[in-house]
Amino acid sequence: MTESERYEFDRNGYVVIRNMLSSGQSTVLSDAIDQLEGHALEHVAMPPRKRSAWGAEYHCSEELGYHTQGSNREGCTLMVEDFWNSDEAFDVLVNHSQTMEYVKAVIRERPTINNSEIRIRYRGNASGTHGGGDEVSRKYRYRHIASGIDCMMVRMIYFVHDVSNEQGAFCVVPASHKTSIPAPYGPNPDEDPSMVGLEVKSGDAIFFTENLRHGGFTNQSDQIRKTLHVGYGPHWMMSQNIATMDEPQHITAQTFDRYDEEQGNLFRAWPKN
Ligand SMILES: O=C(O)CCC(=O)C(=O)O
Repeated sequence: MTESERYEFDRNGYVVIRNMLSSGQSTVLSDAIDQLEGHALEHVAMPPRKRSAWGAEYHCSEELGYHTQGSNREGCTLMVEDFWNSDEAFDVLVNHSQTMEYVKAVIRERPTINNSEIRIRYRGNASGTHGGGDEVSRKYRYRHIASGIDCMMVRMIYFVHDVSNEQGAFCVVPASHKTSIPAPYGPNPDEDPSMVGLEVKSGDAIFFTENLRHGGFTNQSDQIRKTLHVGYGPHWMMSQNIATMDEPQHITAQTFDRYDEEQGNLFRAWPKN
């Protein structure tokens, strides 16, 4: 993280990182997402099922180790959580050196991965606005202390294709991580006058504090918006995936076998060795 990125992250609550992924990496990840989308759509209504603490009902894939809910109907999102278990193509994002530089610059304690979602957003779908203000700041608080920025939870979003505002851009209310006043606007990001869309190209990434008010504009196009979201926090924070909220991270034995020690420790509250 450069000095100017650190300043902008503190001032705005996010930074856009251009060309984080090579075009080869974007292609491999995009193909893996397409495969997983097909599998998840076929199985999403099937058993075994789990009701999350937040209410949504998920299919738990015994074959590929992911949790999924949603649909590909107009206006809907398909969510695939714990995607790490499904395909080794995603391993490139576990202990990804550039990502870890950003994470370590803003999380004071040993960071671990606590959230992994692929969001597949079809025409007419928006992601409701959340974050910012006092409500979230208790769990995902943002602060700046003598030793620097001190975040409880941050996320990196990786883009494997271009996304314009019309194509459902990720959107933020800049600097809202600094206020404890509840937003006077509702959850529809398209109707929030303080919302700013962050248009990106394939290979770009967006790094933000979960304490920032954010969401996703309505996808008004026929391009299905597919993004990879990876959350980090201090090692004692449990899963922040919706399906497994506040439970241990859902990483299968086969996935741990594939990882080297540093990669595996990114999912362990207490590191091996
Ligand atoms: O990109 C979106 O549509 C919303 C993403 C989001 O809410 C998140 O990553 O926390």
